[in-house]
Amino acid sequence: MVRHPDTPMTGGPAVFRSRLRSVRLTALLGIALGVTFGICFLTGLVSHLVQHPPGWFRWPSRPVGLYRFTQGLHVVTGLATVPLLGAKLWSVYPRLFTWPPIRSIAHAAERVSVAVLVAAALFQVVGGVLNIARWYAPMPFFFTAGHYWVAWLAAGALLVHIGVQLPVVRAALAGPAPEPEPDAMSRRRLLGGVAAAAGLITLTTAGQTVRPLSGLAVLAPRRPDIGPQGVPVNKTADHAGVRTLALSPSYRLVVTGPTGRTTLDLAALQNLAQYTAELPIACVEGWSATGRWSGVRLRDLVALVGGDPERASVEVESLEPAGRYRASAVAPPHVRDPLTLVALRLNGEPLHLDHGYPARLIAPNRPGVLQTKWLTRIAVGEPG
Ligand SMILES: Nc1nc2c(c(=O)[nH]1)N[C@H]1C(S)=C(S)[C@@H](COP(=O)(O)O)O[C@H]1N2
Ligand SMILES: [Mo]
Repeated sequence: MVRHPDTPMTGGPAVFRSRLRSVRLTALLGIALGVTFGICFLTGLVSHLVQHPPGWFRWPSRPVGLYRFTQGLHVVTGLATVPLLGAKLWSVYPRLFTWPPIRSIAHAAERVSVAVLVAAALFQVVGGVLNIARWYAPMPFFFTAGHYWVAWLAAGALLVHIGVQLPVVRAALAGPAPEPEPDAMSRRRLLGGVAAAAGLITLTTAGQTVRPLSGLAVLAPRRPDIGPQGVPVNKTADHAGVRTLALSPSYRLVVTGPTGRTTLDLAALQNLAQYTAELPIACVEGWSATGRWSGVRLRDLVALVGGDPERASVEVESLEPAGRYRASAVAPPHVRDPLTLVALRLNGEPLHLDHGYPARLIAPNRPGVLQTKWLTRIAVGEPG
């Protein structure tokens, strides 16, 4: 049996002598974690770029459900990481107590990189779970920014770790399967248990975005079918402080552009050509739900104030007086897409107040945070 050189074979506390631990077990868990972490990192990076696009970044408006898929995958792989990371830490924690604690500069550097990796991985997984549970109290910082920067820290530490451990993993997995040993069965059972736990978590949470699994989504923070008009609500009108303004007869949507400005009340919006699009709300938290939205094409409003519907970019603004998601930018691919609507109706009814009444943005392949509700201003920019 291969044991890691650091694992105390004798003299250590009896609790460390579980014969379930082996380098092979740790290596297999490490490979599984590398896969879930890698997918989670890349899909997270996509989500960050879509929300904070640098100049070189172009995000298309099709396929309609691409972001729904990448962000669903981000949350699913992040959740599957929980049991894998737990088992992996259990399989190696005796090494924390190796003696002497530092053997060489290289050994010290490796231990520091592992410490960074463990801390960063726990921060990501715990923070991510708290975020989808919408429990922000334990996180006295802006979650999204912390989650993004620590992801890079974790990815860097992981690369170092893989570089250092690759030969060990190769040796542990090379050649024929290890000799059957007295406890081989129970070790296989342990791996099976970890895989089953990861599978169960996936199965009971993926329903928040994979509609056919919604009946099984008992562990998901959201169900895609519970909420007014059959769609979940992220922030309510009362929470956003917009109830009075949104219900007021003096509500207006102001559209400004190269040739001037137009002020539209709800009746005027309803008198423009109406279109219907079936589009998902795909929240960064990993839940998503499809709705049938009707309203005015954004490109038609752009044309109304002299903008070029093919090339313009747009800034939309909410009645919400403050808050991170009160405004958003719409880039040309989404402005020109005929499916991008200023929606007035959802699933055959006037928009529910909590879904953005009187008017909200809904665009294909766009994160939920950018589907601005309670619109009051649309500013059409010159083509850049
Ligand atoms: N003005 C405003 N619009 C907003 C938000 C907000 O907080 N304020 N939240 C966004 C988020 S995070 C999501 S996921 C969607 C959810 O839309 P829904 O509540 O209609 O499902 O609205 C988006 N639009
Ligand atoms: Mo969201």
